[in-house]
Amino acid sequence: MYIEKINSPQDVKALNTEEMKQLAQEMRTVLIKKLSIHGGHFGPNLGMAEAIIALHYVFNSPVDKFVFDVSHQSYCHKILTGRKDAFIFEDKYDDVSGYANPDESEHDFFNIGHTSTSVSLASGLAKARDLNGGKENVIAVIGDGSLSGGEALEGLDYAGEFDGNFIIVVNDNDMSIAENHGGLYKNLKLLRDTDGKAECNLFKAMGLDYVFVKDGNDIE
Ligand SMILES: Cc1ncc(C[n+]2csc(CCOP(=O)(O)OP(=O)(O)O)c2C)c(N)n1
Repeated sequence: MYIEKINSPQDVKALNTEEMKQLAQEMRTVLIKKLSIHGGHFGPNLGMAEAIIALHYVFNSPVDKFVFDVSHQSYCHKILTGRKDAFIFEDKYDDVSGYANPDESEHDFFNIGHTSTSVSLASGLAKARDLNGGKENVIAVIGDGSLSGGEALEGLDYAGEFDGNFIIVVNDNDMSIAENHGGLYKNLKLLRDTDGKAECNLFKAMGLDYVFVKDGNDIE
């Protein structure tokens, strides 16, 4: 088991690709058990296991700052940032909340539960960093369902003009609590169907650089 040896993101960085794949599987196994007994968000977390390993492999949390939208997909982030016992041991299940919580860890920056907040909050962190002469990365993670909320659109609008280092990861899994509705989803579908190559691209139109990743569960 790799999960039992992960006490901080530094331990993730020491793993090779095969070990990271195994770790993702172990995280899903403990999540299915905990959430079956305790309740919580299944889908958002099972789907993000590899992506969160990748974020912690590439970036240097908590110097680099992740802001998770809703934060209902942050359980794997919690597992990798010193809180694994709360997912492995039944008597510790209540040691963590189901959402990001700065009182729990220096790797969490906001108490969140509402959708559509991450891009705006993270743009504030990025602006503050620049005012303070900092160099760290700021990364907002947001799902397609949350992307059509007003505050997310304001955040994107701000980010499109922001002249600094700011990364937004859109987890477009075409899944939300209810069906997605609105013009934005036509463009997300077009981008999925064309592997991000369609000329009509709402992110580029906002002034953002854009990289399409087809398979977000592919560790490599
Ligand atoms: C303001 C607000 N409205 C509704 C909800 C209920 N809610 C929780 S998650 C979610 C949608 C999540 O979908 P998505 O952003 O695609 O993320 P995924 O679950 O795919 O990671 C909604 C509507 C909420 N948390 N906050």
